[in-house]
Amino acid sequence: MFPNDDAALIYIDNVEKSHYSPGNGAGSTDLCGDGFTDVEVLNTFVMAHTASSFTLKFSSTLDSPASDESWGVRDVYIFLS
Ligand SMILES: [Ca+2]
Ligand SMILES: [Ca+2]
Repeated sequence: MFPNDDAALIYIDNVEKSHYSPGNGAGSTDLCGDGFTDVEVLNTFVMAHTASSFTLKFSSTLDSPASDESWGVRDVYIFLS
């Protein structure tokens, strides 16, 4: 089950940019199956960056097997100007 702070984490250049933990029952649609509602989260980060590379890391504080708790990532876009 998804108690509070089973968080999805996003780091850019090793700096935490997002720490999202919706808790049990978040969302209104069972997008990924298993009978529990799921939540979609849109993250947008706009930042100045002058180095020639950067790191983008997805992590979590989940503490159960993926058959019980999981996060997914999709549609990652990086725009440069
Ligand atoms: Ca579900
Ligand atoms: Ca957990």
